[in-house]
Amino acid sequence: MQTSTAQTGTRPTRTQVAIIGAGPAGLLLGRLLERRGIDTVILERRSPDYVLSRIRAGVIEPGAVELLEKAGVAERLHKEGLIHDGTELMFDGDRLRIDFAALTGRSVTVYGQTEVTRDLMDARADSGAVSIYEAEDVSLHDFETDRPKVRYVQDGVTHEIACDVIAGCDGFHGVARASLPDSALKTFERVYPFGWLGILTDRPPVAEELIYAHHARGFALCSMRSPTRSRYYVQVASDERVEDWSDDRFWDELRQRLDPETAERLQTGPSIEKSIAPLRSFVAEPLRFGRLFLAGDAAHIVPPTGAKGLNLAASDVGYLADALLEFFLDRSSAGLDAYSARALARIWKAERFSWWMTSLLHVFPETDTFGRRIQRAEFDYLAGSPAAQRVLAENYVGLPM
Ligand code: RFL
Ligand code: PHB
Repeated sequence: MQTSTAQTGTRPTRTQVAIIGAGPAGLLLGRLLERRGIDTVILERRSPDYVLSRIRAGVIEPGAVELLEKAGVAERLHKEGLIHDGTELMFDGDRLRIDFAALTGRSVTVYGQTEVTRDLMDARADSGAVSIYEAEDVSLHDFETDRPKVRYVQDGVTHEIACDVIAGCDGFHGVARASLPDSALKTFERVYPFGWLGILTDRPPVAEELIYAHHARGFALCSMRSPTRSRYYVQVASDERVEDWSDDRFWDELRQRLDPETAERLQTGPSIEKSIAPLRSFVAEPLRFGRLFLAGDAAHIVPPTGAKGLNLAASDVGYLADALLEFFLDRSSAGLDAYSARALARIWKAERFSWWMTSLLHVFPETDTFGRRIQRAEFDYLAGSPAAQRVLAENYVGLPM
């Protein structure tokens, strides 16, 4: 992999858009702007290898694929990505297939976030656009004026970049949202009392499509990265530690949460990655403060059950790139003025869907027998109602941009 850092050549002292964070949101925004001649600098706290080592999303909506095409980085995705026309839901071993293609005419692509990130990093390196990795103590200044600046430290030296606009694409724990005064933001949050323990293994997936399973022992998900690499998750309590989960314990638990036929077919192997992700719903409003704009996980979090996080990051930066192009090329602020409301309208619908999928499929510690019967009734209703299936399918493949 190639990366471009400011350690070679001159360090920039000015750019049009300073982008904080080299996750999918920051890299895609940079690419959409750079292709139209807008100068950007990306500041990333971690190394490229570290960014690429985080195993996260796997399902890409057709709308996000279109944005990656627009960014000129979808060639490998089309070659290696797996087209999924449907997914399977399971409730206490009973199975229901949701046929996206028949219900919506659309499909999703299974292609790892790591690969999307790698494709974007490579394209950026080829273009010569500047990315400064391992930038420490990034700080944002004067974004309430039209002359914002960002500062960062590298090798003990502080550097400053003047810019027209700052894009905060630095994830949930980033510095951009944290730079805003409390009074500037309204936040909405739900923390779920469980997390997902995930395993990556070089074994063929247990089924051709994803399986989302509700079981009395907790939720389980069978996913994949390729025909030879699988990704599995089980719901665990929030205080579980990954050290306490041997591979054998994980496989035993997963098998118990699947129907006997699927459990029998499961090919287990050594884990090549194992981690626990907490589950949270979160939205900060608005997404703009002067010349600072928030996008992706910096502005909102969804529980992964609906496979929406990366896709929302992509739609945010799709809107933001259009608004910035209007600003720089047409000298109009109308798009920037509309950005927050436009993005939030889509974000809240994805928040709703992700919350709903999470509520249906997980075991909530406080849920009584009434609550479980309601979950079962919801599953049975879905099974019997093409209309309900269509609602699920059109949200899963992604609402229109
Ligand atoms: P990221 O990917 O967190 O990138 C932010 C970047 O900012 C850097 N950074 C800083 N840089 C400079 N200075 C600072 N002070 C900084 N602080 C942070 C970080 O190092 C990082 O490189 O946010 P972005 O770009 O908004 O992208 C969001 C997605 O990563 C996220 O929403 C998805 O991974 C969520 N997600 C899924 N989304 C989907 O659309 N489909 C899925 O199937 C899916 N599955 C998942 C998921 C997330 C998961 N976890 C681990 C939370 C499955 C899991 C298990
Ligand atoms: C994944 O493959 O990592 C994955 C797939 C679907 C989800 C969440 C994660 O809903």
